[in-house]
Amino acid sequence: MTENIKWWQKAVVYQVYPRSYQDSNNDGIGDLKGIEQRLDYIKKLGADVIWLNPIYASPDKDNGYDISDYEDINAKFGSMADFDRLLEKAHDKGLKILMDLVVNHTSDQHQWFIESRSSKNNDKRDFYIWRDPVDDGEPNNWGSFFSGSAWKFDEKTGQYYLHLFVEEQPDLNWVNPEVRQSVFDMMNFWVDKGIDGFRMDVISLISKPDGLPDGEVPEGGEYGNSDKAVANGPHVHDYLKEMRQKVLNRADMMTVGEASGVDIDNAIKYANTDASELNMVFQFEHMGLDNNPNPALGKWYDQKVSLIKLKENMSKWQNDLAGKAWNSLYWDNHDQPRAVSRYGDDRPEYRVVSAKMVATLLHFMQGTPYIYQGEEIGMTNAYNLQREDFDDVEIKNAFKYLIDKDQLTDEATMLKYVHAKGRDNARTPMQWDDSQNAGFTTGSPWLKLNDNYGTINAKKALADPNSIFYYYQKLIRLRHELPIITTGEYQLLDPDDDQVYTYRRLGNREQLLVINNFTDQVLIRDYHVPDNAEILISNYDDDTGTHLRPYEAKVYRFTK
Ligand code: TEU
Ligand code: CA
Repeated sequence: MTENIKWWQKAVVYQVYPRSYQDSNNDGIGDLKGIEQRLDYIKKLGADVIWLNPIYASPDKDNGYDISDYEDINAKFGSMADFDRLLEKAHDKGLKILMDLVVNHTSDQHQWFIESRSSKNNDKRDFYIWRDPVDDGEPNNWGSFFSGSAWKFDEKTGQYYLHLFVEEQPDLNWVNPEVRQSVFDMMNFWVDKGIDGFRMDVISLISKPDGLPDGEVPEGGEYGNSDKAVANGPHVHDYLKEMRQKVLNRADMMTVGEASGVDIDNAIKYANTDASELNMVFQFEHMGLDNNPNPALGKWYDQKVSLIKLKENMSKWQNDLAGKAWNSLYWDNHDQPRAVSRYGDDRPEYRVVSAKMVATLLHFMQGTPYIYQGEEIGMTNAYNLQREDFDDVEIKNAFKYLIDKDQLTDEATMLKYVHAKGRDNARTPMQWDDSQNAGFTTGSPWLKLNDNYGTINAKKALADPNSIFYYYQKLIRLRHELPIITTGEYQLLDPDDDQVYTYRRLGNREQLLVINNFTDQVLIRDYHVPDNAEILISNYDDDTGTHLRPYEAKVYRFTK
């Protein structure tokens, strides 16, 4: 395999959420010029690729995931000229740009939908999924992923349209070849600009199950909307093969499909090594391990994941994709809480050491790692935000439906859940320094900042050689330098140890032993480390052998 390594298999991706990265004109919203100002910071970290969340024209009902014009830039972020310059500047520095591609749905303000809803006979009617009422109600029992029904009745034409997300995000009808061709043409517009790849939003949802059958309603729930019921539909692999032929093969691109509801078998189809579809997918199984035991509450919960389950799941993906498909590695993104808060320990005395441990655990695995902005300085969940501060439509709807309407839990409990799991934890502005609004803006920020920016910020991290930032920098460098991190065989040790996550990576002549104490306890573990072992990286400055300190992480390298 070593001979055949593709550039994206050795790359590390840094995700930028444009609205929260850097505001260049002080209107309170991050923008493209702001990102340009920070390219050197990303370069210093050592990442190879920047994934930009959607920057296209959008009414922003779901922060840019509702696109009204795919070939235009959201004026809040700047202009197409700003984008072209950002791309050029990034390329000059050797950074690649991965664009978000949101084609399961458009905005209801997209020209296609405006036409589609105008009459039943319109040319674009069949661009979306319209159905007659059934028994005077919704055509099936699907719910929106953001609460409520997935169907919206349109008075004018007397039919419902499907929206798996908010009602301003109507789902495109991929069965229609004209829809597919229009999407491929639009993608080619971006490929022609020289972008380096696509992150494909909910790509596992583009093909709906034949006949749109009712899904199974969980106990205490109202809708049959589980992602297993609607994801990985019958034609999704055909559509992606067509996309590969008509678009992706035109350049040496990197592709990652966001694939909620994907299992190993399907992931192997999406990210197969015969290069007929995508390079890799974001799978969600490890993200669901700390869901609420009550399925009607879904992800809303505040208990930490069980380490045994996490090990079992991550090891399954490591082992079962090996040689057949390629993993993406991530702890967080703009939809997930902060990695250190969820998997580490964000109490002041443990934040730095545990953020490094969490990073070590992921960055020695096989796959392409993704770092979400702020993760590299150990930004934490935003516990200072209250119900009135939240911007995210998922959080707002959760309060509205799960508390106000269905009374599944009380408001105080829900707030705890949101502080543990809400998407705005990741979306508060990047913390650059300890000046007003953390150096993000001098205007009024679109979302309240995390109030800990005085102590947690990039300026401080850059001034401290022991910071989380430099630890990530080293992790990235090691991945670039040591082929074993890309190609070595993964082997989990002690699956039943619920405190320490230890695994090996085996190469032809050498091996790595990756040890992560997942607790704030001092523990004794003997892995029979040979005398010739050297410490490759560690989050403590000395090695106490079998004696593991709180959240200690260390990686030994030795010849077999
Ligand atoms: O997310 C899809 C997705 O799976 C989310 O609904 C996820 O389950 C949820 O955010 C976790 O709570 C993608 C984008 O990443 C997200 O930002 C968009 O809101 C969504 O698609 C719709 O485009
Ligand atoms: Ca701005």
